[in-house]
Amino acid sequence: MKIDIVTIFPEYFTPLSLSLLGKAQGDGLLEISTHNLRERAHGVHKSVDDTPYGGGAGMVMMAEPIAQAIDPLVNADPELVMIIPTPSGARFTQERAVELSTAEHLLFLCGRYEGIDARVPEYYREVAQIRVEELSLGDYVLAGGEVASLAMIEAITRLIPGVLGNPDSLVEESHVLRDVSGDESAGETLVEYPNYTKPPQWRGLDVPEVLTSGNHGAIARWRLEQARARARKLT
Ligand code: JFT
Repeated sequence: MKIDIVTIFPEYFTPLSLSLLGKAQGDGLLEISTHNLRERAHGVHKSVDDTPYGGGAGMVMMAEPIAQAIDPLVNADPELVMIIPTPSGARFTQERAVELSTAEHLLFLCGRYEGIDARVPEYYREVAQIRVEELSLGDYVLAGGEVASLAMIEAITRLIPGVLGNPDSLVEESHVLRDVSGDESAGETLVEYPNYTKPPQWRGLDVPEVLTSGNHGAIARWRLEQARARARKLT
């Protein structure tokens, strides 16, 4: 998978070369490039923002510096999927992550200030005929698109075969137990069961006996019961 990131703060994305994703890039499974929007801006101040038409507080990201950064990427690959984090977008869910994990090429456009000139998504969707997804990480307010992009990139790329160490842990994890065919829990939304590791007794707290019983059927039933109880508590 190729990932391009357009931002005025490329430093936000340095953690992507750490651990899992750093190795995936070394292995050629993933190629991540950041593009500094500021370098595309003109004038002595290299402005990327201006005051909003209609008035109001704050500044808005101008369309043209963004287009200068994006056009070469879109022209090189008209099949790329553009993702624009925005507080007014559709919710980014695990289902979205799964669907986007099979894309060949993603472009994340990160804005700041009060947001991006609305003609940017309109132009790339309607005129350039690119798939544009405006997505929100969740119902809380961030200062810009960078942290949202970072979270989405991690959620998406860990699903690429070979990026995660152990593919078995994918079917077991929270929010993904749904629709596992042949599983007793198929169709249910569950959350992760509690995990324990050594030592068996820690500060007076014991590991549940069933987990050390060696009875795999009993362990599976106990975990499903725990996951259901946790799911009930959430709703
Ligand atoms: C916030 C954001 C997401 C997501 C993109 C851009 C500017 C600041 C802002 C804050 C409140 C209202 C603009 C962004 C997000 C989220 C994404 C931008 N801001 N208007 N905040 N919270 N869950 N995704 Cl561009």
